[in-house]
Amino acid sequence: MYVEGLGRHTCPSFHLLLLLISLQVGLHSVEGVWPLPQSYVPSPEQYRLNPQAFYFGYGKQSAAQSGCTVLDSAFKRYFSLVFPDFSSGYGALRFSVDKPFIVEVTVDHNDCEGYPNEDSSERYSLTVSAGLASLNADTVWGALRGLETFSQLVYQDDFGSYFVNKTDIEDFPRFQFRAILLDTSRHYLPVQTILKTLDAMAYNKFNVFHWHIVDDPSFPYQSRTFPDLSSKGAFHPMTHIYTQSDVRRVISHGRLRGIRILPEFDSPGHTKSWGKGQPDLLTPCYKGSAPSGAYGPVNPTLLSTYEFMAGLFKEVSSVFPDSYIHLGGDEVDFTCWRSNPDVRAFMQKMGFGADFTKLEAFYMENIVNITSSLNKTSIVWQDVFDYHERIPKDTVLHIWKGVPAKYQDELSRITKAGMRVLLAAPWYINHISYGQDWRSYYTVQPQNFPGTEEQKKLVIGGEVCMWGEYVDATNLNPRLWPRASAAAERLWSDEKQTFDVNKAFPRLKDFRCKLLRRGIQAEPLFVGHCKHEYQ
Ligand code: CP6
Repeated sequence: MYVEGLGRHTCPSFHLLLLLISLQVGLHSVEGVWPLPQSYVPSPEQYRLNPQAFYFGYGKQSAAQSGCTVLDSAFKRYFSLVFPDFSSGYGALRFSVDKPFIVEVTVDHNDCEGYPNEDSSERYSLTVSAGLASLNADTVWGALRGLETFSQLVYQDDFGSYFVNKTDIEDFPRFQFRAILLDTSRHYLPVQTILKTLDAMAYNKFNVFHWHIVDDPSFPYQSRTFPDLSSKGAFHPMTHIYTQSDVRRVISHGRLRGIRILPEFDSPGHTKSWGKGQPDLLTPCYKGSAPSGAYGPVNPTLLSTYEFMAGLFKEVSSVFPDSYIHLGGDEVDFTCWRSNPDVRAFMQKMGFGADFTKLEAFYMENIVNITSSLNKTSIVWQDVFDYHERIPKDTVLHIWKGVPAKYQDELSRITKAGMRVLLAAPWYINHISYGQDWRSYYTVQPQNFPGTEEQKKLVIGGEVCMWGEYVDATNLNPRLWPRASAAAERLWSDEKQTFDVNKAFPRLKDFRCKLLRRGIQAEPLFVGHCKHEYQ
């Protein structure tokens, strides 16, 4: 217990008052870790932290040592996050007569220069005691999660002093895949906005950024191989694009936070913008016996289509280091294909009859084969499962239908076929309503569907989708946070310890204030205030 100054006062009730106040403060910090660790044993014993005498360091046994880019840069970031009022940075010279407090990080594997992947362990253990916090992890990615937790344990009293309590934490994620989708085609999002979202994702222990980078309205990805795609298909060829260097910044910013970047190049539907820079890619729609001038989905009947796609995905798979690529495959409208006599002739030749799902399956099979040959695993929207029998067994199906309640049937049906699934349907964060809709995001039970234990294990995680029709940089952050935080806890924490939405409420309120303090414009949950309001 921190008792400095107590000796000057002799009145016992004053002692009691101080004790109660510090217990209050102590309890406050107990509310403060979001998402909730798997095992969390706090204590009222409190240590005062002096930023002048506070250090992050590598344990002697650690496989990573000074020079490890991921942890060296995390130490700098977390110093400022732990001590938001302290003006000097982590590298600055600091002098103090106080005993030092050291956060000592030990990792078993030196994966400092690599990228996080689906098998990366994010497990860590954190023991805070007098003068020392020991953070142990298998990987640097786990150490990052532990640093985030440590930063949330530190709190300030009314005079601005910093404290942390004696604490024991063992922690690991419930699901390996915890994603946020941003849609940069309906509206362009500046690179800074994306980087800030990655920061906030790390605060919430999200680990995958699903970049729905292109779609019907615009094609902002500047391709090396096909520069016309963005010069003709972006909202603006210079100001509303992601250059190769922008993309590298996003990937690097994500890596340093243990976040994978999963690019989606959605086809054959949702591709109107692609047609502007790539002639003959889209299917010409017909009115009677003549082309109407309109274009439909990608033309699956031409060899040139597959040559183009092979070129594009070859580039994409070298630009994005993750071993997964999202291929889309959703919401294909058959009207245009049906209207086109060449498409109909191709159907006859291939023996597809009048079943356009066969044509769609033929197309997706070719695309999946392209990405497989590039050693990438595919993620596709669930539509592909419905019409495709010969999908590779390692493909992940992304559940987006069955809003709001019937996604359980979809989970049941698709895992029964032995396919891995990723759940998005209950977390359309772009949909807003009056009141506390975060409660419904919090109470989602991703594994509560009819099926065997084996089937439940095929749920690899979940995703919060921010579809962009009504969202750009002006309203992204308040719409995303803290509502996405509700899903973050569902995906990280133990379901049995976090089933009670009313218990979550004060914790989430507190976490929302932390997000504000860190410069994230997170909207309020309900009536109230934060000590540090958004400026
Ligand atoms: N854009 C793309 C979208 C949606 C999908 N694909 C979508 C439509 C309706 C709902 C949710 C998502 N906006 N390219 C489907 C995956 Cl409710």
